Amino acid sequence: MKLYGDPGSGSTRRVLAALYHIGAEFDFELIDLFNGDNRTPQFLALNPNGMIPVLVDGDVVLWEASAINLHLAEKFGADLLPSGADRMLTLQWMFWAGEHWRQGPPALFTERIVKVAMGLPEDPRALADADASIRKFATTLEAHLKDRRYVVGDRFSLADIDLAATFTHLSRTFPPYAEFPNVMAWHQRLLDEVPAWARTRDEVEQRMVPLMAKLGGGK
Ligand SMILES: N[C@@H](CCC(=O)N[C@@H](CS)C(=O)NCC(=O)O)C(=O)O
Repeated sequence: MKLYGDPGSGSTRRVLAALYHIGAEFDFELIDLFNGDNRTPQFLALNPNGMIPVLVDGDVVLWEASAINLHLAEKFGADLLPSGADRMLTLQWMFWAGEHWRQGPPALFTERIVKVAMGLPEDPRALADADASIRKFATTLEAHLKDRRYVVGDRFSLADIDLAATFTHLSRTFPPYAEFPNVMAWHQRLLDEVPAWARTRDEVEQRMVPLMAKLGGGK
């Protein structure tokens, strides 16, 4: 089994967190987006979108981190995908994460990291739209997490992974999460209680800190 990605990518991180949590063995190939590795004919044959992550598991070639994680959870019988009604709630939050929750943060990444690195000015309108989207959906998550330790049931699941991924570049992109104390407390709980989540946070920083120094992006 081989994962193609970049430890600094929030989408790759979702799969790495699942793999570490499961304890699965895998090979890893770095696809450096800043080097154009995602645009080679070989990589485009795996994912015509030119995006990471991609998992190759025998004859199975999968892109989209959520699909990869569902494959891993089923293959290894992992506790990351609950059974019964909680299974559908897990999928509900995973779909919500992709459709709504993760819409704003990539725009902040573009404005505050990519454009700065390219020497382009920030677009205040794009930043305001991203913040408005984040606040709108964080209000939903904030209420949901009021009396809960994890997003679904009483343990870490793929829903937590898909939602918490937006914290990956918190110190570089500044989403307005501090206004949502239950969301902040939940994310801290993941770091404190889920070794795989803390490990991927450390790997993100090891990758991003020198990269930012080189590219000049982030603040
Ligand atoms: N919906 C995809 C998103 C993947 C994605 O946005 N990957 C980014 C890195 S985090 C990427 O490969 N960007 C390169 C590009 O857009 O050209 C998933 O969940 O896997």
